[in-house]
Amino acid sequence: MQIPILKKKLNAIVGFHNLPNQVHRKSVKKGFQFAIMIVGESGLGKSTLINTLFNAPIAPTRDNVTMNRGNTAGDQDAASKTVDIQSFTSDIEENGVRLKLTVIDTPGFGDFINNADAHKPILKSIEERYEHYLDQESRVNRKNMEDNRVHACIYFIAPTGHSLRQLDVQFMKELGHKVNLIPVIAKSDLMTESEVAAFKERILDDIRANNINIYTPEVHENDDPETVQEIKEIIARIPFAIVGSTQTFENPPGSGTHVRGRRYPWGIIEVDNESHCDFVTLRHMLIRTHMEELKEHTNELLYESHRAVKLGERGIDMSSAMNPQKFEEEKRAHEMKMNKMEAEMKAVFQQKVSEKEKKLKQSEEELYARHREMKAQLEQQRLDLEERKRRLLAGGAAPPRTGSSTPKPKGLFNK
Ligand SMILES: Nc1nc2c(ncn2[C@@H]2O[C@H](COP(=O)(O)OP(=O)(O)O)[C@@H](O)[C@H]2O)c(=O)[nH]1
Ligand SMILES: [Mg+2]
Repeated sequence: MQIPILKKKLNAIVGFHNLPNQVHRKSVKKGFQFAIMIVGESGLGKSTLINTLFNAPIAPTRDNVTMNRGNTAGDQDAASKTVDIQSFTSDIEENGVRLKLTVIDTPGFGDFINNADAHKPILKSIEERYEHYLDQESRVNRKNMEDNRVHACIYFIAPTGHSLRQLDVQFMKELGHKVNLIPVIAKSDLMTESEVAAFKERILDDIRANNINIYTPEVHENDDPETVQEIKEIIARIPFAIVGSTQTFENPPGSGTHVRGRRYPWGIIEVDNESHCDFVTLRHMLIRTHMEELKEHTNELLYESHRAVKLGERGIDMSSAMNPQKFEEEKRAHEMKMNKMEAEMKAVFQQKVSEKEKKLKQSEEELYARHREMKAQLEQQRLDLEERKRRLLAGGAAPPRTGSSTPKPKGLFNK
């Protein structure tokens, strides 16, 4: 997916300076992120609407490819066709309020051979954006989360005047559960006012009959009468009949006033004139009055149900990873590891004990040896003493002591 980022100051006031009134002021500092996806048959003016919203030639259309590149007819057709899902992001600032506005252009499904499959890449892209957000939510650090989810999906209905086609019914049904679906009548300048009114009725009948879930602004209890009136007027214009153009004309001629619109032999249809088409109402709802509600609705209802399903699936995955056989295997492996550790610890303990025992035995032996030695010495001393005693007794007198001065007793035999 190619994401060119455009930084620019808008020439005209778009209306998002009113955003701080919708939400708390703290978020003003952080800036706002909003993504609009444009879906519908090829050639209905989807890329033109993007350029009309931004008031700049951002998305290649049949017209601006011719103007900018001067291609031949064949090249022009190839270059203007949106073959991939392309997103255009613009960092815009109005009265100090920053908005990162992303518009996602999708390939028109009239271009495919099998149109039944054409919606698949679009639904996939919506899901991937939810998945990306879910992944961010699962991260440890959830600061600076990027919100690339589709907050509004503008669905282009061809200005046929008939009822909704089967292809539209199917696709709108699927989209209605995933995104804030906003149906619009493309190129409403090709129909008369009464034709548009009748077509709107028929579309709404089809939407009701087929249980298609479309986004409808809510009236809240605490809304002031002015707001309630505004919301009612928006609802009355659904599906929005739009006209896209970035071309300007002097209207009325010679007045010096330039308007965006499409010129016909009988006059000019103005894009920014609420009595000519519903473009301004749509833009106001998207950006000025209901951006926050669209975001809330996306986060609290649409994303939430996606999230519940996905977390459920992830839960099932986890329990299947813990299947009984695998669990048993892991348990056995763990037990073996524990047993091995225990054996090792026992061996070490045993070794330490036997070392200690050896040391003790050694010192015991030493003690015994010393004891024996001392005993032997004492025995020797005793024997010596015994010997002396015996000699003394045998001699009748004590054996002469060296240095003894005892005089010999005088008697008959020694003179
Ligand atoms: N009459 C009319 N023509 C339009 C309108 N918007 C776009 N076109 C023309 O329709 C052709 C296809 O437009 P483009 O934006 O490329 O259609 P996409 O294929 O849906 O992206 C171009 O020639 C546009 O000038 C519109 O509101 N009214
Ligand atoms: Mg296109």
